[in-house]
Amino acid sequence: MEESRVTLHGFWASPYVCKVIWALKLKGVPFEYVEENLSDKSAALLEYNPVHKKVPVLVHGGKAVAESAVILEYIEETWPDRDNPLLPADPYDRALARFWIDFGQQKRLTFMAFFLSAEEDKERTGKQVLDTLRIIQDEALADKKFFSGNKIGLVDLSYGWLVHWIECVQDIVGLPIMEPHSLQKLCEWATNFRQEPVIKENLPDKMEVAAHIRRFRERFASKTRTST
Ligand SMILES: N[C@@H](CCC(=O)N[C@@H](CS)C(=O)NCC(=O)O)C(=O)O
Repeated sequence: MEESRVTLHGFWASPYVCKVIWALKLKGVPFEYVEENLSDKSAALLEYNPVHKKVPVLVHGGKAVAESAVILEYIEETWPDRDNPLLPADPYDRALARFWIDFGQQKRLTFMAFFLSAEEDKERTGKQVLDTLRIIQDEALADKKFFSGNKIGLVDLSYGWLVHWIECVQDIVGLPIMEPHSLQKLCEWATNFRQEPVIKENLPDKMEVAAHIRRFRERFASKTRTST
């Protein structure tokens, strides 16, 4: 096994996978990409991630790292690249960055509840999403261009699903939330983020993401109907 060989097992529509691709590209780390069929996972994926059996999995010199947040930290530590650090140098600022990455992960179910909400629940779950996004905007982003300042960092990559994915979700659920009139700074951040060449060149097609998300939601709804 070549010591430095890097392989990423992923799935094209996954925001967890995209953030790893963005980090590797921002660092200029060459890698091989293996697209997984999530309904028929490869033996390699099951061997590399026997606990969660999910993508992304990064394999570096034959050793596997799973969980996107862990992978991003691994990338930063393995290729610290002074020109393009993805975490701040100051330990306190690093702690703050990790706090906001963790906050987004803790709120995952809030966003999932909105995404999967039935018609009668969408206002309630949508309000919870709006309140969460306001906290992210006011406390984490504040007046900065990116979460980490003038350059994209790990916090920006972690919230990258606010570009595309949340827009598709709110269209499908039928309740706009991330809108310039309610979340102006966060919308400006999304525009800046999307315009960065590495992000722009490595975003999946929005219409295809929307179609994928719609199918996922319909499958969930029909499973719920048959189990009740
Ligand atoms: N906590 C994980 C979540 C990854 C995840 O949910 N991956 C999905 C694709 S978006 C997956 O592999 N799903 C396959 C399955 O659940 O069987 C991370 O951050 O990496």
